[in-house]
Amino acid sequence: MRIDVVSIFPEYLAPLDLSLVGKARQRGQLDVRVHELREFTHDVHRTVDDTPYGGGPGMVMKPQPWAEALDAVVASGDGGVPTLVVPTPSGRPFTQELAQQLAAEPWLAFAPARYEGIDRRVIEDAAERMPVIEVSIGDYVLAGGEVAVLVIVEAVARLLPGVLGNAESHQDDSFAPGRMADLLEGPVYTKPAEWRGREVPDVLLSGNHQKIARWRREQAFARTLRNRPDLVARWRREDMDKHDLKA
Ligand code: 6GU
Repeated sequence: MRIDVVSIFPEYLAPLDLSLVGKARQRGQLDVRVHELREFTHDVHRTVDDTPYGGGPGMVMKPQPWAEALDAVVASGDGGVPTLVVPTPSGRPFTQELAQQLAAEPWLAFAPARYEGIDRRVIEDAAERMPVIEVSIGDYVLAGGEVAVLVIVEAVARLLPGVLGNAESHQDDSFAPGRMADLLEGPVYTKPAEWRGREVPDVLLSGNHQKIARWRREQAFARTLRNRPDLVARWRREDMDKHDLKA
């Protein structure tokens, strides 16, 4: 997969060199290219923002640098176009399902904004040439979209074939669609069996895999009831029966 990111703070994307995403890049599974928006300005001050029409607080990102940056990204491809992801608190919610959809794309471009956002015409103009999706990572406001890019890229990258060591390790993630949908993962333990007077639950040492599976489901249900009652509201009777559990 290829990923382009255009930002006025390319340094903010430095974590993409690290850990899972960094390793995927080293292995050639991910081609990440970060571009500096100011390179696409033409004035001495390298201006990327201006005051909003209609008044109001803050500044709006000017259309010209964004348009030229996105044109350059498209021109650097092999004739195809990327899916443009625009992080914004007014976007549609980023979910595991959306991460899976994005992971199926060959090429993503990200346009994280600072200030009050990007001139609307940039999004409309881009949408005439490529798929555009505006995405929010949660109900809070960040100072800019760069951190949202890090979140989205990490969630997508770990779904790419061969990126996670164990191909099955995201099968029962919290929120993964399918068998364990709408259920949070329960607690996990490692050695030692006793630590600061606290013991690992006996059942996990029992070697009885059926009992262990059932205990884990119960823990997952209890945790979901406590932390995410909104998910419980989506539980279906058939799934409860399948898991042999009672709400
Ligand atoms: Cl994608 N961007 C910004 N600036 N704030 C956010 C967000 C995105 N998602 C939630 N808050």
